[in-house]
Amino acid sequence: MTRKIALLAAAAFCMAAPAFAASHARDTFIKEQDLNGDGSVSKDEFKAGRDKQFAGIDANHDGALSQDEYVGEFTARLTKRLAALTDTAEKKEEERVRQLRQAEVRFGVLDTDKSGGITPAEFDYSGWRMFVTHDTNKDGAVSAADPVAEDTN
Ligand SMILES: [Ca+2]
Ligand SMILES: [Ca+2]
Ligand SMILES: [Ca+2]
Repeated sequence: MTRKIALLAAAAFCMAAPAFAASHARDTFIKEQDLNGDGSVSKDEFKAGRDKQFAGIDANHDGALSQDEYVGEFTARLTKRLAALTDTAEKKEEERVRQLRQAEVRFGVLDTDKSGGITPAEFDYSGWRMFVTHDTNKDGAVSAADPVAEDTN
């Protein structure tokens, strides 16, 4: 019963609350993709990281990411990330439900030809779009030097 209430609360939360601040999104991106730890994500670094990530998600090695593989890998990372937060258990659960729903939606978006699997080309396409979004000063690397448009109001 409490679980049902939590889900309903999460649905309401989902509509009312904005996602993390945009600078948080950029900093998370850098944290996850900066392989050599210099605080900046180069294109080569990003490509290497994404290739590795794809291979890591493709659990059955068939060259495509199924929804189970994609959401499963995301869930594992999400669980770790939430465990590190100091929020209440209830808040974490809300965030978990919200993010999992987003991951499912994202899978549908990434699978552009709706084949039920994300190909390397589809994965790359979404990756570079994300890279370009964060590289706001267009110097070919994502770093703290890239102004976050949404933060300036
Ligand atoms: Ca780097
Ligand atoms: Ca697969
Ligand atoms: Ca940049």
